[in-house]
Amino acid sequence: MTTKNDALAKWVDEVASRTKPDNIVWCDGSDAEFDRMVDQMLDSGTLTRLNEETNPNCYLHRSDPSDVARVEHLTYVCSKDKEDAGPNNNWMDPDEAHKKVDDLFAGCMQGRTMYVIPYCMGPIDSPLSRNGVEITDSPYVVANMKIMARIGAPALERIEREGTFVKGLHSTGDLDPEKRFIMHFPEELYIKSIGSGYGGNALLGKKCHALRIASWQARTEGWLAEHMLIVGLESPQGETHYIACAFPSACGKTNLAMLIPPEQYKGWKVTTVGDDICWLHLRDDGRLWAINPESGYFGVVPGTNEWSNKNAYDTLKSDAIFTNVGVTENNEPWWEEKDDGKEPAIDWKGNPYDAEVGPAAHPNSRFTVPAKNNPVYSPMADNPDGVPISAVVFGGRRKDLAPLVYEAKDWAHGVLVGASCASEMTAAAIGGAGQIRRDPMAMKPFCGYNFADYFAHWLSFEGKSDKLPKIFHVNWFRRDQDGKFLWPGFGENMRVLAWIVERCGGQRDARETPIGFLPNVEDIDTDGIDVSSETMQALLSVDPAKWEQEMLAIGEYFSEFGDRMPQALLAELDKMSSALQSKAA
Ligand code: SAT
Ligand code: MN
Repeated sequence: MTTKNDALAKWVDEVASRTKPDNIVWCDGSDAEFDRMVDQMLDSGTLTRLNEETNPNCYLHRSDPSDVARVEHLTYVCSKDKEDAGPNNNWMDPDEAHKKVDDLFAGCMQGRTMYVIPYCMGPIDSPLSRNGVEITDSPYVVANMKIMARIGAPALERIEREGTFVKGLHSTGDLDPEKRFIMHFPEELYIKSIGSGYGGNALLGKKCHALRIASWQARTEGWLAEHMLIVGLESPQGETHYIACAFPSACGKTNLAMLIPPEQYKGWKVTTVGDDICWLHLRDDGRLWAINPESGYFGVVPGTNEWSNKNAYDTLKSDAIFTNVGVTENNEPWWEEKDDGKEPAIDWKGNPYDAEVGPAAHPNSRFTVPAKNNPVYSPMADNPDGVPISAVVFGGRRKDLAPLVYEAKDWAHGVLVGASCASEMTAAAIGGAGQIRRDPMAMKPFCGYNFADYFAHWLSFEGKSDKLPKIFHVNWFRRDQDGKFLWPGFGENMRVLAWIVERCGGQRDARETPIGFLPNVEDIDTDGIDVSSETMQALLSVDPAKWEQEMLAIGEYFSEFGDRMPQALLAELDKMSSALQSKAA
């Protein structure tokens, strides 16, 4: 196979002459090809087969122990002008960056096969989708890309028809952390990644293309590429609302995407359109329509069990590639809090498990699995038109301050709510427990351009339609004085989502406060859960003095972006501060 697209053929030649592979394979995306990759990796020891009876068609990959996560400090946006990357990104001059990595790519595929993977982010027949081609020397990447994106012949056909694609060059190199770089050249629609095989660093369709490069493209073309899950909520009356939600890591994104409603809400149907990334386009009808550019999930394994997230648990029973989990005596995958009554025998590094040494599964161990395995997969995920979004929901982990839920007053205020998102770091993260990290729209590591311009782009939608989604903020993590969580979370979050949907349908009134609209205490249904009306009051309380402090902290954060900050957003901040002051006075 080769291609009718000259630019692609030329690029493949160029890369081959630099990297010097033994041979070149154009991926067709077939199941047979996937099986060939798997067989080859089983032979080389890159994969091992897991217990066929308990976990049919599942495999385990053990990565290099130094290569288990994204590397934000080695990830660069190499725009021509440093200011375009902004203080929210590492920046390197594009010429310097090309030179630096091209030297590392020289001869790096000797003795290896070079795979050319044409792919399409989004349904293959959707005008909202975008093309890419990843060149890699890793069969693990080929197999995982097959799960995560629409790859192969249909994607190549699309590229040949449309002529445009994002270029992604990847090599695992020698996995030396000193020679690891993830470079983005947004003006050239080019990604170069070397030295890592980990998901976000190596499956270039995901964060590199669908967020960093796509966010840049989206700004030029007038749409939004966001770090959001997309979920469908069908009411007992048969009305479906789709909502898009952005949360920093460790805030329960996968749980929300696959939420199982509690007993009292059995009449509701929850379906997953996407678990991580959302591309939003304003259409002629004035609504924002969303597609999930991916076709698979790349999720954190530990903590997933029958009770915390039965849908996720069932999703990964078959057809999953596990990376860095432990295994039991009879070769079943095992991880912390799997809670299946079994014991790990071997840890993620391949050593006999010893609790003294560390966990069986790496805390960032992952699964890759086709989205269609999800018992609540929404067929709308394949709809070329996408789904219309009724509400955008931002969230974070805040032990006090942010109430359980509030609604922004209008679009511009909602942009402020998103831009000022922050989350407490968990004890495991560098910086220590309780520290607040600003993570606007949960895009801190993923926005491919200056956040100030990004906020301005969000604001630019305001006058374009009167049917934009309502914007909300949720906080499942508020605690009492003793540090106990006030809200049960997990499936019970459905109670909050129901309020959000009812607000979208105009079926509920709300209480206006300086921070936005809050539910009346009795409007969040607590039937069947142990949440007293006092607790509900606490969950929905707004402390003006604390919020004034927060406004100062947000202002300070925004000042990092200097003159580029949109005045309209600063004006929103002033408006909110004044409202709080008059409340406190
Ligand atoms: O590797 S991903 O970026 O896709 C997931 C993560 O590390 O957050
Ligand atoms: Mn993510």
